[in-house]
Amino acid sequence: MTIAYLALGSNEGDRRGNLRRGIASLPGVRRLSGVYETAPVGGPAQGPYLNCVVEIDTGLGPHDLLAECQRVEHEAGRVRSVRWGPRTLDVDILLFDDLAIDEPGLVIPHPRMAERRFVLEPLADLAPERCPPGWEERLPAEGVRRVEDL
Ligand code: GSY
Repeated sequence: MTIAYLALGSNEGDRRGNLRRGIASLPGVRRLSGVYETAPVGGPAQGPYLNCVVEIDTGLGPHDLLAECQRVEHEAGRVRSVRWGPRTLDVDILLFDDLAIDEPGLVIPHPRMAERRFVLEPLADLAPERCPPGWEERLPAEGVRRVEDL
């Protein structure tokens, strides 16, 4: 079995419900981070996100896990129209044990996680040792606040 960390984000529709239903439909969820309301990073003008991270214990390989993440996004009604645009649910693989993989469509560790406070703040709730050193001082804290847990 593999311990993996997945980042979830939603800024369209019932954001909390999207996160809840997505987590309920992911395989092997063991632990949930806190929930953070975060200012959107990149893309067109859009509303704030709710972000969290889950720890899963899975027998799937990384490609099958990616397919599961995409299934869960699809079930949440996600339509891929605008790149970096608003979405009902985004589910990204951050870490998959210590695996490093770099293929078209699948890069692990997630290539932008070290620059995203909206990912590292919830990841640090579960696995601070997996966050890059010094991230708390390096990344501005504005626009990220913890809200009520799921
Ligand atoms: O990469 C995930 C989708 N996304 C997010 C997000 O989840 N949270 C915030 N705060 N900004 C984002 N921009 C994109 S794209």
